Amino acid sequence: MSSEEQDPVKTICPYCGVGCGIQVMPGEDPGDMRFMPWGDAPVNDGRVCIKGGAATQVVNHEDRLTAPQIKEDGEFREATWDEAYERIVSEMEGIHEEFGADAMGFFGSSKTMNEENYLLQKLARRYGTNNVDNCTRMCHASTVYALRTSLGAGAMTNSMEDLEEEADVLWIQGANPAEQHPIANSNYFRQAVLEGATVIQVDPHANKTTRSFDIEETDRHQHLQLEPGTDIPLLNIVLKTVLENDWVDEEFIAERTEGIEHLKETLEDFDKEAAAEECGVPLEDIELAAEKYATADNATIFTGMGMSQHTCGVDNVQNEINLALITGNVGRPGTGVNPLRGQNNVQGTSDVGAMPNVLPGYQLVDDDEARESVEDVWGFEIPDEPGLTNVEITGAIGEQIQGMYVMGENPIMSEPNANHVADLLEELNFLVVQDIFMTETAEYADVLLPATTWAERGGTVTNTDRRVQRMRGVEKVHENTKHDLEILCEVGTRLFGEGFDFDTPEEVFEELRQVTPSYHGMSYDALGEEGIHWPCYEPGDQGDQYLYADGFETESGLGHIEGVSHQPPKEVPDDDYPLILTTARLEEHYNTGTMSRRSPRLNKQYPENFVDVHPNDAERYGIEDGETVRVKSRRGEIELEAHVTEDIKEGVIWTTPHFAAAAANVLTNDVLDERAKIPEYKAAAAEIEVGVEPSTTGDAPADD
Ligand SMILES: Nc1nc2c(c(=O)[nH]1)N[C@H]1C(S)=C(S)[C@@H](COP(=O)(O)OP(=O)(O)OC[C@H]3O[C@@H](n4cnc5c(=O)[nH]c(N)nc54)[C@H](O)[C@@H]3O)O[C@H]1N2
Ligand SMILES: Nc1nc2c(c(=O)[nH]1)N[C@H]1C(S)=C(S)[C@@H](COP(=O)(O)OP(=O)(O)OC[C@H]3O[C@@H](n4cnc5c(=O)[nH]c(N)nc54)[C@H](O)[C@@H]3O)O[C@H]1N2
Ligand code: SF4
Ligand SMILES: [Mo]
Repeated sequence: MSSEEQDPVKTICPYCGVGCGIQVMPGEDPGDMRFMPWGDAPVNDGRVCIKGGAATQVVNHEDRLTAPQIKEDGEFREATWDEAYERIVSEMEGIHEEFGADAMGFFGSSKTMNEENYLLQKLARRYGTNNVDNCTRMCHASTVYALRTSLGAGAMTNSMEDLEEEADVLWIQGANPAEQHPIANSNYFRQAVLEGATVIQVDPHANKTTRSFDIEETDRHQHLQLEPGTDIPLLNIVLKTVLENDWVDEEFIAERTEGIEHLKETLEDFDKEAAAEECGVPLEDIELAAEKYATADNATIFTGMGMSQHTCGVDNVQNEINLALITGNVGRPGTGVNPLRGQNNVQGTSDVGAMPNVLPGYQLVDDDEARESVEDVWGFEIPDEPGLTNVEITGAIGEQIQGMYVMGENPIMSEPNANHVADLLEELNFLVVQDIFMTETAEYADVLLPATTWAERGGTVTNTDRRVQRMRGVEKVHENTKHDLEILCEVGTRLFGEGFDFDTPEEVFEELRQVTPSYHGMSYDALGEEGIHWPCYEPGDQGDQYLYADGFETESGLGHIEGVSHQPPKEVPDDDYPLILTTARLEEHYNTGTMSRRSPRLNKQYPENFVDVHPNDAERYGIEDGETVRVKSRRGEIELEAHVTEDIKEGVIWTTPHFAAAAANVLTNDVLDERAKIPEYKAAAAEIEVGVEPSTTGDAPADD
C-alpha cells in the first residue's frame, strides 16, 4: 500500500504522563512511519515537546528485537514462539510445583497499555501470587499512599485545565515540569503565569522550570534552593508561619478536616530559625513564600520525585496535604495537591491493579468483599495477602524469588544499588523479559520476547489527570514480533487453559471495566477522541475535572491532617563521603534511556552522562568544567564529565539516571520508605575523585 492510500492514526505520545495526542503517518514500508501533529488533540492542541516529535524515531531502530530468543549455555539463540512459550510454561510450572506461586514475581509496564497490564496482573493472580508491581513503586508510590490515606484517591486532585484557568499560586516542589512534563508546563502553567500567577519552586537545582516563565526577576517568582531531604522542615516553617499569622481557613478546617490539633502539637516547639539553617534557605524567604501561598485566592501544589523518592516520601507529601488542607486549598478549581505522573501510562497501570496490595480499581486484596467481587468475574480464587513490591521482588532473589516475568521495565538500571541488582539477577533461576530492545536487564533473560512498539498497536492509556485515552497503531514493522496483549493471552492460555482468550484490546477492556469501578461507565466508543476522566462509574459520566468538591473519600469523609517531623536521609555526608548526591532527569532523555539514547534527535544534546558541581566545590576539589571525574558512594563508582555550575547548591552534586555507561543507580541507596517501599533515589552520601583519564566508550552514539 502506498502512503497516499493510508490515513494517519490518532494516538498518544509514548513518553510522559501528560498524554499528548499525536498522529502517526504510515509510510511506503511499515518502518517508514512518521510523526504528524494532531491539531485539536484534547490535552495539547497539537503542540508537542522534543520527545513527542521524535517519538517515531525509535520504532524502526536497528536494535529492535525481531524474534524470540532463548538462552542456552550463556548465549542467546533465536527460537520459535512455540519454543519460547513452551519454555516459559514448563519453567513457571516447575517453580510453582517446587517452590509455590509466591516464588514468582511479575513486573507490569507503564510503557504498555491498560489492557496489557490488566492481563499481566490477572496472570500473576491466576498463577496464585500477588507479587506484581510496576514502576509507580519507584516513582509516586509515596505520593499515592499519602493521597489515598488522607484525601481518598491516589491521583491528581485537579486537572491541568482547571489549574490553568484558576490557579493564582503554583507551588512546585521537587518537580521540574519544564523538562519532565513540558506541555503541561507550556500549555497550562505558563498560561496561568501569563494571567498573573506566582511561582514558588522548591528544589536544590535550578533548571528549565526556574527559567521557563520569564518572571524570575520579579516578585512573582521564588526559588527556594534547599538541601536535598529537608522538605519536611521547610514545609514545617511554612505551616507554622501560616498558623502564627492566622492565614488558615477556619471554616474549612472545622467542617472538612480532622487532625489540626496533632499538627499544632507537632509544631509547638518547632524552631523555625534552626530549621531554616538546616534547609539552607533564608527564613524570611520561606516566610514570604508561605504568605504568598496562604493568602492567594487559589493556590495549587505540584509535587514530584524530589518529594516522593525519599525514605520520608509519604511524610513529605503528607506535609503538602497539611498545607493545602489548613488553607482550604482543596476541592475547587485551581487548587489541590497534584503529582504530575511519570510515564505515559503509570496512572493506568496502577488503576488496573498491577500492584501487590490492590486489585483493579484500588480494591484491597485483603478486603474480602472486594476480592470476592473480582473473583466472581474471574472465576478463580485470588490470594488474600498483599504480595511483594518490585524492589522487594528483586531483593528476595535467591531466597523467596526463583523466577521473574518482566514486561517493559529495566530494573538493572532503574532500581537503586544497581551492582547488587546485577548480582541478584545473575543468581535468578528463571527470567522472562518482554521488551522492544535488548536492554541491560534483557541481557540476563532466559527467554526474551520481542514486543511490538506503541506505534504498532491499539489500547488505552491513562494520563496524569486521569484521562483515559485510546491509542491506535499502524502496521507492524517486524513480522515476527507480537503485541504484548497477544503474548500474555497465549502464555495465560497455555498455563491455565481459560481466562485469557481475548482477540482484541477492546474485549479485554470490556472485562477490565467490569472489575474496575472508576472505569465502569467507559467503553471504546464513549472514549472516542476526547477520552474520559475517571471516576466514570456509569455510562454517560464524563468524570470529574477536580475531586473532593463536597467531601473526601476517606472513611470519615474528612481530609486528614497529621503533623510530621524531620527525618534526614538515611545517608548523610560524613568525612568519607562529604557530598550529597541527588539524581533527576533531562528533557531530552527518558528514564533508563532505552528509547531516548536510540533516538538521534533526543540523544544529540547529551550523548553521555554528566554531574553538576557547584563552583565552590569545584574549586576545593580542583575540578575544571568538562573534566572527567569519578563519583563514588558506598555502593559503587562511575566516571563522568563534571559540569561546574551555580545551578546546584554547594555541597550537593546532581546527575541523571539515563545512561548505561555511567549508571547513576550504581551509586544510589537502596533504603526504602517503610510504608510506600519507594527507594531514596534523591539523597546519598558521595565523594568525588579527580585525575581520571576520560574514557573513550560512551553510550550508544547516534547521528540525526
Ligand atoms: N524528559 C523526561 N520526562 C520525563 C521522564 C524522563 O525521564 N525524561 N520521566 C517521567 C517519569 S517516569 C517521571 S516519574 C517524571 C518525574 O518528573 P519529576 O518529578 O520532575 O522528576 P525528577 O526530574 O526526577 O525530579 C524533580 C526535581 O526534584 C529535584 N530534587 C532532587 N532532590 C530533591 C529534594 O530532596 N527535595 C526537593 N524539593 N527536590 C529535589 C531535582 O533537582 C529535580 O529538579 O517525569 C516523567 N517525564
Ligand atoms: N537514580 C534514579 N533512578 C530512578 C529514578 C530517579 O529519579 N533516579 N526514577 C525512578 C522512576 S520515577 C521510574 S518510573 C523508574 C523507571 O524505571 P523503568 O520502568 O525500569 O525504566 P524505563 O526506561 O522506563 O523502562 C521501560 C522499558 O519498557 C520498554 N518498552 C517500551 N515500550 C514497550 C512496549 O510497548 N512493550 C514492552 N514490552 N516494553 C516496552 C523499554 O525499552 C524499557 O526497557 O526509574 C526509577 N529510577
Ligand atoms: S509533554 Fe510528554 S506526552 Fe507531551 S509530547 Fe512531551 S513527552 Fe510526549
Ligand atoms: Mo516515574
